Amino acid sequence: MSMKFPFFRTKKVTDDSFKVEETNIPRHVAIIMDGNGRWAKKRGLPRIAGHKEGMNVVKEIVKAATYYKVEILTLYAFSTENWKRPKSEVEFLMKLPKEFLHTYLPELIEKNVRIDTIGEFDGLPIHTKEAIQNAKEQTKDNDGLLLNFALNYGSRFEIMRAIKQVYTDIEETELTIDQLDEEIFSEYLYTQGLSDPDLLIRTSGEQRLSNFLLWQLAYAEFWFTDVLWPDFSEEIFKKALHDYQQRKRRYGGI
Ligand code: V0D
Repeated sequence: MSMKFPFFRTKKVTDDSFKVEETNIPRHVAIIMDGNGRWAKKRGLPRIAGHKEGMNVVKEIVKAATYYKVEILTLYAFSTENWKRPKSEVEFLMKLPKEFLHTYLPELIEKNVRIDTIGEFDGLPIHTKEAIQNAKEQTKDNDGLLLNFALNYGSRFEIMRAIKQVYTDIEETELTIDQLDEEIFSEYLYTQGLSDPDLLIRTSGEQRLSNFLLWQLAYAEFWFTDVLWPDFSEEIFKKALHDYQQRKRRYGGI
């Protein structure tokens, strides 16, 4: 006789195993916000509808990161490869920073968030640059969460650019090739002055780096989920932090 209605459950219904400790919060979290187009397609909507929904999720995760006292949140918003997308999609994406800031900047200022970017900022459209530049200036003295958007960003380009600048500085300044080490080289990357990410999150089931922070992610913990970015939430972010806290980091040692 089969047990169609078991009288007890083998698993607890309430689950306190997602608890996030206040100590051992990753200082720097980096996120590849993937799956916006797929989310829209699944609903019979245009890709841009997914990007817009994804924008609102950014705000939710900023709120959660602030709550957990994450110091730096680096979000991969637009890669150097993304220029290959249809012109209309690129144009829509380039309006999102202004829309995001129009909606959320007052609240971000109130929450003591500082906004900055990494990537080739000058290559962005003027209207996009102006909106972001204004936000950078208004938040430059804030010392809460650093909300760092990777825009027109590609990691190999970043490394090549650093190498060329190092070469120039060896020719034109006191810097010598013998002095050059990992610490000095790091200062030539867009992320100068920032600690390396402790945790990389990628949504949407893909498990690759896609030219994101190749140097900086050398010792990061990687956390992947099949959830598409527009479906990502504070609760799933919490699970990622919890899982991070269960890991033992070794940095190549024992
Ligand atoms: C689309 C999912 C916020 C990923 C999130 C220009 C793809 C929503 C910004 C933003 C994008 C950038 C700078 C800034 C304030 C907000 C953003 C882009 C795409 C690419 F200062 N969301 N967002 N930028 N998406």
